Order: sequence, then C-alpha cells, then structure tokens
Amino acid sequence: MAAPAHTMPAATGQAQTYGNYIGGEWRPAASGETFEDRSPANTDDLVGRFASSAKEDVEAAVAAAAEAADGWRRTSAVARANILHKAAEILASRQEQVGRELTREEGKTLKEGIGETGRAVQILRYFAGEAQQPSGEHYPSMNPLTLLYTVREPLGVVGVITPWNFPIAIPAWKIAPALAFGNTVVFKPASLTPLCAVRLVEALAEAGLPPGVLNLVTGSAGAVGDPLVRDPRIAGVTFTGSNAVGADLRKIAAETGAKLQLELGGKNPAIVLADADLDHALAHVVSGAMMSTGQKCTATSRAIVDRSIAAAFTERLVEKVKALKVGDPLQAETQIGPVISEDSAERIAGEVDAARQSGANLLAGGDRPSENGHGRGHFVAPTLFGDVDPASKLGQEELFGPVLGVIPVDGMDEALAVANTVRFGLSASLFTRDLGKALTFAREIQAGVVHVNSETPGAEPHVPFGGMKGSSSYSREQGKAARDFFTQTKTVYIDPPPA
Ligand code: UN1
Repeated sequence: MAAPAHTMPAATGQAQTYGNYIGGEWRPAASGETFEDRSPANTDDLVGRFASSAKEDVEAAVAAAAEAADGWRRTSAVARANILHKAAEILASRQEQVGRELTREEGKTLKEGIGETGRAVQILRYFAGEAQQPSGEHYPSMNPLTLLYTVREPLGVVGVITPWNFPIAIPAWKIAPALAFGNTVVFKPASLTPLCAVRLVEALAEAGLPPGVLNLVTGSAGAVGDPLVRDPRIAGVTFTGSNAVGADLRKIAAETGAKLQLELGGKNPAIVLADADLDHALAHVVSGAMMSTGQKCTATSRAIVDRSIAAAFTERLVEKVKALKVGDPLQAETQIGPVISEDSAERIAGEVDAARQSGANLLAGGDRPSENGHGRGHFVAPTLFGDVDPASKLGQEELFGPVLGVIPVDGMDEALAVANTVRFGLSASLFTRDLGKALTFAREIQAGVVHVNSETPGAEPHVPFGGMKGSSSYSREQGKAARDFFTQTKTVYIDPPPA
C-alpha cells in the first residue's frame, strides 16, 4: 500500500532508479544491475534506470506469485473487483502525468499517450465489472436429483509479456482480466518501456492488491522472459509481440504444458471502392497507417484501391502524407513522433531502400529526417509507395513503421483476393456505401477484427480482440473472451446422499 520505495535521484535533475516489485516490495535486481530507458525522440533524455533482472529475480517473483495464488483465488470476486475499481481511480487521477511519461518513453504523441492511459483506466473498470459476472452454468442432469453445474476457476500463476507499442493499455488488458478471474501474475514488460509498467503496478499496489498477487520483473527478453516462460510453476503465458518470438513460445509451451495466448503481427488492408466517400476514406487510411508512427499491429499497411479512382486517390494520399508534421511528440502540433529505437529506424529504412531497389514506386518519405533539430531521435519520414506488387515483400511482410503501400485492383473480387493473400489476418477495413459489398466483405475477409468505413486500428475493451491465421493463436483477448483464456472450467455433479 505504501508509496513505492524507488531509489531517489542522488541530485535533482538526475534520473530516478526503479526496482522490481516482488512479494509486495520494490527492490533492486539481485545483481544490483540496472539498464537505462531513454526517450526515442531525444536520446539525451534519460527517462529512468530500471532493474536489469535475471533468472534469480524471476524465480523470486514466481515463488511470490505461487505463494499468493491460493489466497487470491479464495478472495471474493467482489473484493477483487473493488481493488480493480480503486486502481482505475488512482490511474485516472494521474492520467496527464502518466500519459506524458508514456510519450517520453515510447514516442507517440502526447494526445495518444494521454489517450492510451485513459484507455487503461477504462480497461481496469471494465474488468472490475467482469469479475462479478456469472462464472458458470447450471445444467439438467440424467438424474433429476443431481445438481450439475460448471464453474470457472483461475489457471494459477500467469506470465504476462507485453510489447512497447501500447506500454500501458496492453499490460492493463492482460493483467486486469488475469487478476479479476483470480490468477496471480508475473509481469515482464518490454525493456524499452518499463516506466509505464511501473506506473500501472503502482496503481494496483496502492489500490490494495495483497503482496505477491502482481509481481513486476524488468529486464531483457533473454534474461527475464525466457526463464519466466520455462518455469514449471507458470500455468499460462499471454504474449503480444513478434511472430518470431511467438513461434519460440509455442515450442516452450508445448514442453511445459502452459496455456498460451499469442497476439502477433498484421499486414492490414484498407480497401477503398469507387463509391466510397473519398475524403472520409483518405482521412482514415492516413490515420490508420501513420498514427503512433505506424507502430500498431493493427496499423493499415496496404491501401487496396479500385483502379478507377487509384490515380486520384493516390495523388491526394501523397499530399496528406507529405503534410504530416513529424517531430517532438511532446509538442502539441506534432502528428508523428519517432519510432521506438535506432534499430527499428534502421531496419525500416533498410526495408524501404530494398523495396525501392527492387523497383517499388516511392511517392513520399523514404528518408530519415532529424526532426527535432539535433539528430538524437529515431525519426523515419512517413512513407508512401504506389503500385505495390501484392506478392512483393512490401506487399506481404509487416514493417511496423510509418509505411503505406497502394495496390490498385479491378473491383471488389480482386480487392478481397489481394487482401487475403497474406499470412496475417488481424484487422481489415472496407470503405464503401454499398451495403451488399459491406456484407460480402464482413463474410469473406480473413481477419479477426473487421471495420466498414473506419480505420483498421482500434479495439474497444468489452469485445473480443485478436487475429486469424498467423496473427494469433486463435485465442482472443478482452471482452468475454478474456475469461476463456484466464480461467479453466470445473464441472460439478452433486448428488444427495442416499435417503
Ligand atoms: C489498437 O489497435 O488500438 O500491439 C490496439 C498492437 C495490438 C493492439 C492494437 N495488439 O498493436
């Protein structure tokens, strides 16, 4: 309950050092080592130092979570809900501050950082309510005297591994249902965005979570994530991130037997038909592709446009993309911040160059501006390609950056065929006024989240979220679907003793 005992700065102006949260206490890594968290907009800005943890820290956290599991499982759902409600209020009272910190450490604009923090609040509130929903079903039995029912029980200790691109919303949407349904948690956030993780854990701890119910261990994927998912006491693992890591997790979970939930990549199409409201489609395609600097697994990366309007639509796209204001995400006028890291920026620039070399038609961007004047940010210009070959790497693979390709097609059938050629199936949009085409799209598109006349990103907390094909492990997050992952079913037959 106490305010976190983070190490205070030695002198004002210096960055603070943050520990792990294990068994209800903030403490440094066993090794005493730390790593730095720097702003992607300006690497001179040191956001904080965080525990550089290893296997022994993970073991301590899993032990604390295992010890707390029975107590938390037996805590009433109403009491669990009350804690989630209180955490929501605490986080809501800090929305501005945490949103600003989110922007500093992740690089999305201030509006997005504050907005995402509000989204985490909403998620905490939603799952506080979910905790009190019916948790089973009553069935008739072959024996009329038998009381036959099911009840949902927690998995036990759950490992939560989260990405940097939604550094507070995604942790909230995994941790809130895990806790609501009675699991205890070991949380390993992306090492690029540990401060948001600390802020979420602080809110939950201050709201009165008993020691050990939620544990935070910061550090690298190899040193923290790996021993966490291999620990035999972990009953479930929920992960959002790359397909490569997802593939490794499938192998590990096959050995440990842990229940696994994966949310992976996307190559999301926005189909624009000739009858669409083109101003509206344009705004949504640009925003879907470029907001958060294109770093959403739901971002639009393919604009599949009817050939009859493709030239005019592309011309307007070029104008819009070129007009986007790139710069310091803390400045109100900025629309596009940096990408998360220098590695990311170099990788995206490399892919853009390779696409260009192989003959792709670059229409906007494609360079690495130093937008905040001193070249100490990881900036990539919003980039647009025209006439993209749907079978090319640019047409098939996720770039995770501000890069959009236009693919002209002849009508709805070809649009759908092209949209479905990729190995991913997360989200998809169609822009049209034709109800019949909208219905066909909703039926035929291979995507877990389908939008008609709105952009591909976005996920409301009370409905299932997740992808088809290579985009997930078929499980869904959020809404009622979260209960499916974070619980297991017990079927109970109760017969009266013989009279
Ligand atoms: C959204 O579109 O607002 O990592 C959410 C991601 C997704 C979440 C997207 N799992 O980008």
